Amino acid sequence: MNTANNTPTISVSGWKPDLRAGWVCAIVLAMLLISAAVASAAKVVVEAEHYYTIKAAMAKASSQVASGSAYIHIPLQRPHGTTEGAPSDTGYALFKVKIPKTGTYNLWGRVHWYDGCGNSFFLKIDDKPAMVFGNDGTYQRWHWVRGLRISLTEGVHTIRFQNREDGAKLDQFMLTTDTRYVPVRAEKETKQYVIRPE
Ligand SMILES: [Ca+2]
Repeated sequence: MNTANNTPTISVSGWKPDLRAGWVCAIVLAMLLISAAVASAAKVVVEAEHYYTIKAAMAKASSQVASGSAYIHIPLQRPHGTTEGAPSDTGYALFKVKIPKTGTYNLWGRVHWYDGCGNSFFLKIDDKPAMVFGNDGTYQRWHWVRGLRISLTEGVHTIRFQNREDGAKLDQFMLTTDTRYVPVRAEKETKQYVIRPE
């Protein structure tokens, strides 16, 4: 036993600890973990025209610039509402979606708003209280808006977009567990998660 040297050393011949190699390993491991997390993120994309049921005044409409060439909307009224009063009717579109895994999801909507009095829906998930979706200040063009962040269990859930203001359009909506993901263009629909009537 060597008692002259109490400094712990590694006795494998020819091997010396290399701090740089350690950092490289740590960075590679971190990248692998991040990519695994992204790969396992759940994403559900639904075309708004693929509702389960719809009630007027919510209506389906066609547009060559909408994904799937269709969207749903609360048609503009004449005169257009200029106050944030009560909606003129209880029109809505109800969706049934299969959530692939339990988790916390960001809900996004690809929307087109007429103006500041035509820029929102009510959003109701399952039997939770309805919340306002939208109310941002981008008008007259399709864009993505982030809504609520919600915990959902694996299985079927109902999502309802309801009339709040006339002139509000919805092309797609998306639920994703990837909190850093920001959609830019229209997304490819995940048909396997969208339940349609027989
Ligand atoms: Ca669409």
